[in-house]
Amino acid sequence: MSSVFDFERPPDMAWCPGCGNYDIIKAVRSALDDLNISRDRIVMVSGIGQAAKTPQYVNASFFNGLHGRSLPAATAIKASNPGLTVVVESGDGCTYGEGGNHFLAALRRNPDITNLVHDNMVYGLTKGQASPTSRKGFKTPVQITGVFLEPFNPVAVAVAMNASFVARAFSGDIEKTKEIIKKAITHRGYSLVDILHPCVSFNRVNNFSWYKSNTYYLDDAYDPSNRSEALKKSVEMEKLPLGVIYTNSNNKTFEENLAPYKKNDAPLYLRKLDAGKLMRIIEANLK
Ligand SMILES: Cc1ncc(C[n+]2csc(CCOP(=O)(O)OP(=O)(O)O)c2C)c(N)n1
Ligand code: SF4
Ligand SMILES: [Mg+2]
Repeated sequence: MSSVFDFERPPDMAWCPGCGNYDIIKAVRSALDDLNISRDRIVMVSGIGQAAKTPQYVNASFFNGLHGRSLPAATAIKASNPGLTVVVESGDGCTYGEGGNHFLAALRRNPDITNLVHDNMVYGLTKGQASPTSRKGFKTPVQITGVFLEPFNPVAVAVAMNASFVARAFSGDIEKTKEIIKKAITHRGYSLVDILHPCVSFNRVNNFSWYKSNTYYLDDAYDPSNRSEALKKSVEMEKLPLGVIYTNSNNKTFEENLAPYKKNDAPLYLRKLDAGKLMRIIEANLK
């Protein structure tokens, strides 16, 4: 299926055959096609890892930053030009491990960005160490007797912090993942989509069939605006619920809370830098 976001000369994709990232990128491109967002209005942002390569394979603008540091960069990009659609793509390690503090800050700040976390429950790029979402007992060359910590539950943390939009998807269902991504992008505020996907090389436990038998879709009667129901769903660990788990449209976005935007002024990137004012602020802070 061709997409506006394909390159004329497709880049070499450095993912193993059978990796779930191929399905996620199909869902992302197709969601962007359906939403008819012009290529020059999209910025994809990532950190480091296998998942973090995704923006390089989507024909739009991208910013590839440091490991764990995609969210502050994305927050700043959106703040300086609120007219852009900003999509962050990184892995479970990058987002919840090295970038864990930024994840918590994004939940509180509520920038109007979409955060697609490719969650394979392992550090893929560095060849198979445990990540924050690895399940108890998962053995790796480092965790030789198995992980003894409880897995980090990003969905429960996000609902507990009254996040704006919280969803979980599975890469094996491209159409359903696409629909969830579309809802996340069109939602105003910070939208988290934790996308479960197999790493065929370094996680032989949580493979395609494991995800199939350990997940289920929320039905149409489920109301994601009901926070106590969402809290109950978010802590289900035996079988992981898939779909939009929680939405809260009551909070202002980070950009709306910024002083320069209170008067409907032009976006920051269009304003002239007042070097004198900047120097006065710096000097005042040096005193
Ligand atoms: C500050 C820092 N710490 C550690 C690394 C090494 N490193 C690169 S990618 C990675 C893990 C990636 O795992 P994840 O984010 O889950 O992505 P995946 O490769 O599984 O898609 C690590 C530890 C680094 N590049 N920078
Ligand atoms: S190591 Fe795992 S996550 Fe990385 S490309 Fe291969 S299958 Fe995908
Ligand atoms: Mg990972």
